Amino acid sequence: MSKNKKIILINPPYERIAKGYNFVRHITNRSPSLGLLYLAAAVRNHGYEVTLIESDIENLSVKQVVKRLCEQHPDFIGISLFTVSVWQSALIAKLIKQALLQCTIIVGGPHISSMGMETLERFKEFDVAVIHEGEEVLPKLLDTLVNKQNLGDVLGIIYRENGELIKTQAAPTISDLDKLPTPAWDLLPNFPEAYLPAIYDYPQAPVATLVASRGCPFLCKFCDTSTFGAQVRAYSPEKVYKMMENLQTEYGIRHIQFVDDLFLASRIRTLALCDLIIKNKLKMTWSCAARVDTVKPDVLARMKEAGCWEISFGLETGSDELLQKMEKSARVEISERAVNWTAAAGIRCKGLFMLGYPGETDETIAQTKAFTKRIPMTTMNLTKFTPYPGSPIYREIYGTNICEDHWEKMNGMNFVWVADGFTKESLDREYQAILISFYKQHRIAHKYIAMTFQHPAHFKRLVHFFLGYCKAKMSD
Ligand code: B12
Ligand code: SF4
Repeated sequence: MSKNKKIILINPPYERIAKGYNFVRHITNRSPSLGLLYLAAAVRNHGYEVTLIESDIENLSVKQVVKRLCEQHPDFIGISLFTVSVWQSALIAKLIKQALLQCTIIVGGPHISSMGMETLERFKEFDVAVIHEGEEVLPKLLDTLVNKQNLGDVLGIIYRENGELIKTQAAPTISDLDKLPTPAWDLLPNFPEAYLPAIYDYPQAPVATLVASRGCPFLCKFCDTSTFGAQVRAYSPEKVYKMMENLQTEYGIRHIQFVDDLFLASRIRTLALCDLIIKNKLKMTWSCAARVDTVKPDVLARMKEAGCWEISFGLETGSDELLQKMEKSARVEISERAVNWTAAAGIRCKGLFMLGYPGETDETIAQTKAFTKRIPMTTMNLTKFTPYPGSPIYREIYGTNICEDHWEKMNGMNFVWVADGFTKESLDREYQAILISFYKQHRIAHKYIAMTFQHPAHFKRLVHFFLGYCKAKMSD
């Protein structure tokens, strides 16, 4: 039943592209916020009118987002916060308050799950925060606000009362994922055309993201798992299969990117999903992320048969000593074995690495370089170590203080913290050197050239990128 109330959910702009480098957009990742799609479906089922704004994908600045909000006069605004987007989101909220738009500004997302109190203390423009999963809490919160009831009765939020911040008890974790609403793909502006992973990260388009599970029981020290916590909960294989099939029939999706932390957490579930795909001859490709200690040749063979195209592994480094410091509970030997098995099964392997973790030395960098070249990995993704709030290492490095001035730079592409024995500049040089040493290998260059010509979509993106680059150079 319609409640005649409107909510606009925003994936805010965030710093990721340096000024003058807008052409880079042609080749970078353009994934939607799956979280907002779940929330949109949940509040719509509850009778609210919902609109979504995907700022980065629609190429909207803070001012343009605010203009749109002022034109549409929502009753509620919901913003999804990553650490990197907090400041820009606070600016949106501030401008909305200055424009005297009568609406409640609600924030949620990974940054709020770990830093809710600190963030609301600092940014008075945010009215209410929802901690952890939002599908059950947000509709209840909206109803409570509409009916002017007591916010203290809503679990899992932080709100303001007489200038004080009040945190209610945590809401229960959602245990049965099958009962979640289907993400509201129909509300996404220009879906599926406008949404693509980074260039070369998919074999065919259109592409959609999905999760088959939530939660991770491991405690790798650099990782922020505060949103979904340690308890792994999963969709039934039947439900995952249905979601894939629906995306294919309704939107023509041809490739799925699973973005859960531990897609392979359960061997039984993975095999059951593969069986369903094979039995029903679902012609789709897909990729996922896995821990190196969860893959085995027989499962990989079945995954390949079921259309698995690429697996991303958090390999992090080529040094056992650093892996230990990260509390990664994996060893280089196990990483190597997993990559070899994956390649042998005919599945592409993407290695996720990190540079500059506390304890990094010239020697560990040399070990990483050598490691990346001896394993049959196709893509290497290297991030600059960033102590995200919510990760165990954050508190260790910063003590109990928050260094919120760093938040805006926390996108994995800036060294906001520098390991002993290095400077920011020397780490930046190492960063370039590791990537170059990997990508200049003949076998890698050859793979990418072949892919450019085999898949017209990548070729087209590359052409747009170069045209944009030339235009930017000419106007320098
Ligand atoms: C897919 C993904 C991406 C995609 C899509 C991003 C997006 N906007 O969703 C891409 C590739 C673009 C991306 C980019 C980045 N990502 Co990313 N990403 C993920 C990943 C693997 C899955 C996200 C997901 O879809 N989860 C499933 C959905 C259902 O959950 P959700 O989005 O969190 O939403 C739920 C709750 O958070 C809450 N909620 C969310 N928003 C809101 C808003 C309101 C109003 C309310 C009430 C509730 C609420 O309710 C939702 C439903 O329950 C997570 C890891 C993880 N386990 O979540 C990392 C993760 C979120 N990413 C992370 C990071 C650091 C980044 C980058 C900064 C750099 C990087 N390393 O790539 C950029 C910045 C992007 C940005 N928009 O600011 C960190 C965030 C840490 C932090 N404190 O900021 C995570 C947690 C990884 C990690 N473990 O460290 N990412
Ligand atoms: S890096 Fe992966 S395995 Fe480690 S805590 Fe994060 S999600 Fe879990």
